[in-house]
Amino acid sequence: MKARYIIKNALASLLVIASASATSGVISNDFSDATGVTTVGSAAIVGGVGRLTTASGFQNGSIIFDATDGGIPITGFSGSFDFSLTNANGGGADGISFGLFDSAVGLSYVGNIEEEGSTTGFALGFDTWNNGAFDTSANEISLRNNGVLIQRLSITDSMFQFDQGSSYTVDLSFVGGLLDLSVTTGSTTLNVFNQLAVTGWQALDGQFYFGGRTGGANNLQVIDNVFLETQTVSTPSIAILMMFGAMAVFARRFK
Ligand SMILES: [Ca+2]
Ligand SMILES: [Ca+2]
Ligand SMILES: [Ca+2]
Repeated sequence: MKARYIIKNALASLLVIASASATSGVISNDFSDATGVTTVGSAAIVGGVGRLTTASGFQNGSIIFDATDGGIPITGFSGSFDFSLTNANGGGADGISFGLFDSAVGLSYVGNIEEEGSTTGFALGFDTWNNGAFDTSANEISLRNNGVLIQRLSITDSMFQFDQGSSYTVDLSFVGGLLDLSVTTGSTTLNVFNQLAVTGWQALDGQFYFGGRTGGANNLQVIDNVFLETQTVSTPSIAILMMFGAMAVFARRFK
């Protein structure tokens, strides 16, 4: 066999390997202590939960998780978390967000409103007050990528009025730019997104976060039992890509 033929075939198979994703970082946090997170504003790790806001007016809080993948871009993630918005005053408000923001930029919120989610990366909002400009109802889920609105769903089901004190579990899978998301309370599950394309998504060196806000109306807003597993372009694949570069140079010498 000629050297060029061998190299050509080796390169083809290496490219296939390099394009595969690998499961990487894991967050598994029941907030028994404050390990692995940074709290901002009204947020605190208290009583075994992640509290975003107290049931009082004009609170702003964030919980930011330590980086999971050491700077390697995250291509997708899956997992679950619990949330509850209890102790409603004035009907309850304003809601919470979850997402993955760009670590290089830092965490900031669309309109400086926590429940709308981050201005960078992937952002889900669980919004419980109709503020007009950012809302179509007083109970809705929004999805943004890099601050651009992809979906905003008003939810009328009485079991899923998020600020009325029930506990909810969110299950999500975001793989290959497609999002599956459901919310469960008790034994009832609401399928929210099914293989929804998150337009514009690109792999991101990011960190997971939750945000929450109250206005005059308010809730005690807490999260718990956060489990997330990331997918990245695997570290071995990066080494293989570097080998690919070296072999390409080598192959050119045989021309
Ligand atoms: Ca807990
Ligand atoms: Ca709102
Ligand atoms: Ca909203």
